[in-house]
Amino acid sequence: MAILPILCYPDPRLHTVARPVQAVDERIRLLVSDMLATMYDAHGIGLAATQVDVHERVIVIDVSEERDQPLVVINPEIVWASAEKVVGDEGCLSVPGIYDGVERSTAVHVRALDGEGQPRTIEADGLLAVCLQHEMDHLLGKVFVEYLSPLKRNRIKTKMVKAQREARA
Ligand code: K1U
Ligand code: ZN
Repeated sequence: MAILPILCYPDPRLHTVARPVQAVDERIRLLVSDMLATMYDAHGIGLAATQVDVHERVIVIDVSEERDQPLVVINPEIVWASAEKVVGDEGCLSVPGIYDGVERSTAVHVRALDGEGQPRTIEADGLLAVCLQHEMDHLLGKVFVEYLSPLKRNRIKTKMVKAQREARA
């Protein structure tokens, strides 16, 4: 198990579109195990493979209070999304320290493979529904700040670039 480096916005690699996983084999199982360790280490509730510079459709999530209910989501597709939407504050491990409101469907049904390669349908609402939509955006190369106004986004970009420059110095 390894803790993987997480790409930070505005790294252009965060805009890569991930390809489907061809087979849930040993390589993918190791990636999943490393992603779970990385997500727990960073105190996140989700992580997409894109964020660790692997451009395949793999997500891990744990929205449980006890941090003991890992969810592995491979090749996810939204098969239903509620018309009802809600604006909620989101954060992102790739945009540390930034939280802002994003409008999402309140509930989604997601068809995916689990960590064993078995097909599953996840019926999600609440934080799980929001997290699934946030992580699936990552697989499409989209970071949540892209829902914000150009003014806010540019301010965040400037702040992130400055923080990364200072961290290197
Ligand atoms: O994708 C990521 O970087 C993980 C991200 C997931 C997420 C959080 C909040 C709303 C949607 C998606 C995080 O885990 S950010 C850090 C965090 O633990 C958190 C932030 C806000 C609410 C709950 C948790
Ligand atoms: Zn994120």
